[in-house]
Amino acid sequence: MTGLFITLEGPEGAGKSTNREYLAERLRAEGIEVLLTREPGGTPLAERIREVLLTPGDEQMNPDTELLLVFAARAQHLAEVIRPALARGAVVICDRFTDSTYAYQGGGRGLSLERIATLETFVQGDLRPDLTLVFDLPVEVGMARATARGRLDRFELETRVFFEAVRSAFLKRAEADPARYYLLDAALPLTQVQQSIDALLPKLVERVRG
Ligand code: T5A
Repeated sequence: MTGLFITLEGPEGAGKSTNREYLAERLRAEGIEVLLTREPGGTPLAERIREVLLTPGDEQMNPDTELLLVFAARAQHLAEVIRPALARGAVVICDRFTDSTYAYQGGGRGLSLERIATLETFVQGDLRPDLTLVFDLPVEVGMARATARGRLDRFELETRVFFEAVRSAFLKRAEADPARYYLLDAALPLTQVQQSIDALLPKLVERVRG
């Protein structure tokens, strides 16, 4: 039995955390086993790597160090949590995954996409998400939401140019593969965003039940 791997992507403040709970509840109401997780993180060790990645510090992190840390956390997360859950047939909903690496380390930091693709295959083999929801919204709206929440993490301290590059990278990936990506307008009121998620449910449930 193989489960279904769903990832939620998009810039800061787009509503990924809010809507991952919503999607999980809707699937659980159908009697489906759902595992909710996030990246970077998802296991105690990977959460420690997350702390390193998100905490601002005096020493500037080299972009290659950042890239390798993201994939180190992912290797742990896949081995300990994601692959076992998929193997027992669960739906895994992961808040951010490798599309974030392409968007932040590729788009934002300007690292080579080929190098990211090499690490993706090294760490994941042929595992890719079955479905990726991309929550898109203008950079200023996302930043206003993130700022309203309080202290900013190391990424949230980045410039507007960085976040514009992140946003375009997500949009480019979504446009290139419409079969896998589902684009949502995350600037709309939450009830409307959730109506778009509801529209996906019948097909998702059908896919899980085979
Ligand atoms: N990263 C991650 C990399 O650089 N490379 C990688 O490979 C990976 C995996 C992780 C950071 O790590 C980087 C990217 C990130 O910078 P994070 O905390 O997991 O950080 O991600 P964030 O995007 O920073 O999380 P946020 O909590 O800021 O964003 P969410 O989860 O998208 O937004 P959410 O749901 O918390 O909502 C934010 C606020 O907006 C409100 C919510 O109530 C909340 O207050 N909101 C809405 N308000 C109005 N209308 C709507 N439609 C709303 N939806 C939500």
